[in-house]
Amino acid sequence: MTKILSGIGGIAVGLLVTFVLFGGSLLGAGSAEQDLQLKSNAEAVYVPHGEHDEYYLINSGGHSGQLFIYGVPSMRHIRTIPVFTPDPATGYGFDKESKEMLGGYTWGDLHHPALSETNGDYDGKFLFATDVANNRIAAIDLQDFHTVDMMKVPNIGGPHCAAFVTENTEYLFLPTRFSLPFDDPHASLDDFSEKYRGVMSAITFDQEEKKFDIAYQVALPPWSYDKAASGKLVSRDWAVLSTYNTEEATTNLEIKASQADRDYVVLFNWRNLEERVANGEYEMHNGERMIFPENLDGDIYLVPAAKSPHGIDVTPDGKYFITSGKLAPAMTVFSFEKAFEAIENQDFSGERNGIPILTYESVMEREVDPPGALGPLHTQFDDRGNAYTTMFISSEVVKWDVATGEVLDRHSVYYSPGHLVTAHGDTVNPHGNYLVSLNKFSLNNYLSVGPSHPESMDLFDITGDTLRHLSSTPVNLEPHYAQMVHRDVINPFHVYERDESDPRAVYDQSDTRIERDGDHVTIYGISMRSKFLFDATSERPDVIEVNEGDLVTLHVTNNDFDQDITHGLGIMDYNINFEQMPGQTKTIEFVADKAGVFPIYCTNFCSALHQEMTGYLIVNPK
Ligand code: CUK
Ligand code: CUA
Repeated sequence: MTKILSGIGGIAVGLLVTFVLFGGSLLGAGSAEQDLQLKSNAEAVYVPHGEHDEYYLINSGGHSGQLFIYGVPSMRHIRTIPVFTPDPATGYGFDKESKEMLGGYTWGDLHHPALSETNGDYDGKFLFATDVANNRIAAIDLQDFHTVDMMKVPNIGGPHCAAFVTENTEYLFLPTRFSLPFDDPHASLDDFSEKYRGVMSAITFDQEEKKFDIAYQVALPPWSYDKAASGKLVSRDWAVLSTYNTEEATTNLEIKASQADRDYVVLFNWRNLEERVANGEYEMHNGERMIFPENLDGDIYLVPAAKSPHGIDVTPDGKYFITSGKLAPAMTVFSFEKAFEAIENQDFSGERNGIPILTYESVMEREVDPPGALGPLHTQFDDRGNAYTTMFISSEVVKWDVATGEVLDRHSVYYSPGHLVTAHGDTVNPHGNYLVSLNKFSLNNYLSVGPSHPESMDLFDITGDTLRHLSSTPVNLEPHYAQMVHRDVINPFHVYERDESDPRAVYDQSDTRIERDGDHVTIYGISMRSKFLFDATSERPDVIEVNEGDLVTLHVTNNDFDQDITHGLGIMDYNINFEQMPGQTKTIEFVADKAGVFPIYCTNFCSALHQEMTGYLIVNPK
């Protein structure tokens, strides 16, 4: 129970208590862990009917552009949340607001979900994600698990990593996968080193207005930037990015970007950059405040890291950052404290594009090289000082002691894991009970569905000395990263409240109406069990009659203020369907460009008379 309480920790006092409890290992032998260890695998993952899973697993849907919500430990798929991709089931991308938000795109590539944080722990308010394919960033409100804002970020080429909020969600930093022409949009690849840049963005999110903004951007060298991580506690003002292709290759990257023995970690002090921006130390570039590292004297540094690092993660105490070079067998532990000292002593070995390079020896704490382990990618943590790293090539998770580098256990996964995630694993307060490995291949593990198989997730109990494999679950493509958050932190509401200030909303049947202004028809309608009302005074209140070529704006308010009573309005042959959740008002806009009689029906099963919940759209020919 203590663990659950600490999971909610959002206030300083709560955190302090948490630290004492976890640090003092009062909890180490607590009943929750023992309970889990005493259960058989089947018991450990069994959640009886009517009871809830303990954790939300928020899983990236990769190039499906969606998020998948799972429950842990049952690993039941609970819901798919459309973010960067239209979703006919809910009408996301069909109704006016979400259609405008998607900006015409029908796919996105979502790699890293990032929960908002307060005092370094998940606060359950918002979830962020980026679209690598189309340079967008999105916010999901965890009160209703719907996407509430989306912004297209200029000057960048593939924001890979959004799992990267600072301790109090001051910023999301977006590293960029591709460098792009900087001043001249048509700059030749021959001039890559001179005329291209890999721009990083500092994004803010106003939680009241639910709006993104770009605070500033940094014109980094023309490399590829991969994963990122925010500092914590002692390193809270700092952040780190992993890089590859510091060779600045423009073709055949599989060979040319892997030549140098070392790439770099970019280490920067965002608190100081913020101050510099406030002092006007930037240039406007293509509408954004742009910081040029070569003009800075401090605040951005390079740390040499093993060949083409992919993952980078910060330990819960904020003292270390760990990189894994996918082409090198070892994990490298770097010390923030040592880095600060090296900066102080100007322990530099040179510079790239005017950014000082700290010497490897001055920042490196230790290299951890588990014998035979290959392809280390990403690292997560428990509450007992242990790290867990995925090995893509040798298909395993390796457990090791951060303080000593000692390898404590390793367990196969099925197969080729990318990321892994532990409960509250990115926070200052990991829970140390469950670990999920997100695997790129399942091969023959599940019923065959043809040549391409689902990806897979392996669930582990990590409360003991060794990793215990509990279950394996297929998952749609493509889980890159996930975050696992305790259910007590998330507080969704169940019914939208009446919003009298919304001019579109209709809560009284007698207020339903169809208004015509020239060739623009506006309908103020209601959906309720078990009918549509577009004009209650009409002889046929569920019929909309317009003329061919009319612009139709259809507002519909769901007047069922009851949990889970959702209606969907579909119009045959008009490629229209959109849901209205309980109490919610939605708007769809279309041109009635086909004459004829088109059935309207409720698409979301809502009552015994759901099948009767119908109407007609009549479009009179010109
Ligand atoms: S990534 Cu896919 S396995 Cu986009 Cu964080 Cu490493
Ligand atoms: Cu309303 Cu089905």
